Amino acid sequence: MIHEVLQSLSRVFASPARSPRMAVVLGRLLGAAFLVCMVTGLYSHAIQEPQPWMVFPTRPIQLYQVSQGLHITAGIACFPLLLGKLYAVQGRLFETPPVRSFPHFLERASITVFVASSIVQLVIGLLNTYQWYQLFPFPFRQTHFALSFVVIGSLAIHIGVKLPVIARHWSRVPDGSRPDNSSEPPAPSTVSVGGVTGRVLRWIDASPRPVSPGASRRGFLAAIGAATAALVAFTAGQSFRALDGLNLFGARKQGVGPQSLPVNRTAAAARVEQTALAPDWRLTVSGPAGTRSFSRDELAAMPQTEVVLPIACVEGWSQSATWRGVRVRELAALVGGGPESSVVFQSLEQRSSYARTEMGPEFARDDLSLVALELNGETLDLDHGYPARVIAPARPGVLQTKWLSSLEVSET
Ligand SMILES: Nc1nc2c(c(=O)[nH]1)N[C@H]1C(S)=C(S)[C@@H](COP(=O)(O)O)O[C@H]1N2
Ligand SMILES: [Mo]
Repeated sequence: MIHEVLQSLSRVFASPARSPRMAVVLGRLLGAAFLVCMVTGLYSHAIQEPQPWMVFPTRPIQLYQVSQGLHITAGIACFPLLLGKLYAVQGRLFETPPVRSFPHFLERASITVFVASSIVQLVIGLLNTYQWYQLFPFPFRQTHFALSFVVIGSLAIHIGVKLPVIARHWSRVPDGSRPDNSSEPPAPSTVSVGGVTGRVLRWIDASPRPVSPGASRRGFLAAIGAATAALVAFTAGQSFRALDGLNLFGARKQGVGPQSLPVNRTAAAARVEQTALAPDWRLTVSGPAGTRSFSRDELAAMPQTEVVLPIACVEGWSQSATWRGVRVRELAALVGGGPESSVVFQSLEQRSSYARTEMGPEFARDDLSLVALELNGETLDLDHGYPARVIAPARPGVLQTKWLSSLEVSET
């Protein structure tokens, strides 16, 4: 009975869109999107948790912005692609017998791990772009990073196992001329199933079929393609300025917030309102040649540099702005720093993983790396890091520390 129901189900789900060719076409797109996510994700992880030997490019200044924009956009595109792919292979879920051999068991186990881990990966990634990480009881970044190896590992096994099918259906071949494949399960035969279930199944199964399977297949692909393109077009504006007008669902809008720039964490949320506005605020700068401290007026009296740099949040939104302030390199030089110095920045904010940032020599000596005092022609808004904040090229937003209290210069 169970056997018959399964067979009937697989027949119900056998539509032209559910072909190996469709699975391969969608799988390729999905594979490409996963690859983009993996490469950009590893870069983002490395720059946030650098190993001592790592050196990062500081140009183009939009490097992190583009990389993270691609990460989030490709991740969003995975939703319709993955749903389409699952639809295309759905019949296999009910294939009989469920396990035919040990290799077949491995294949099914790896695909189960892959589907489950990639759904979790995509969902927590999306939730994170909306800052809904309070919803899950584990640290986002570490979990997302660890899970990526499960996703990529099980994907590699899946691709390896499916290589024959992938090769056979890689390019479009007229169905008649496709060589028979004995490793694929035979097409389910018509079966009679008794009882209510059977009648329901037969009723669904009897629904009219499209006359031309080719057209339906193309229609299905077009629908998935349109869904993907629409989703990308309506969210990518959070990362790519040209698409801002279309940004309907993206987590952030461009130009919204004090001084036309979005705020990620406000001064109130960071509990720095009092310390940041205190009249006796000073920036402590220490290094090989000793320690000095500067009031905001003293910093403003030093040579000022103006730069145009983006804030590129790991959560996907990014926006360019004009910043003015003192070069990190020039401040470091006052306490004995040189071109090989790295700098540790400390915020007034307490107990936050964003309160302390390390900057390697390649960024610390860069002409565009500033302790910024002004944003878009005005004194830095309190929510953007008044009295002083870090801004540097090709770095993620999380490392652009706001409400600075000190700089520690050390030789590496
Ligand atoms: N001290 C401190 N600095 C911080 C943060 C923070 O929470 N605390 N958030 C960071 C993040 S995640 C981003 S994206 C940028 C955003 O800067 P903005 O709020 O001025 O746009 O600030 C960064 N600097
Ligand atoms: Mo961020």
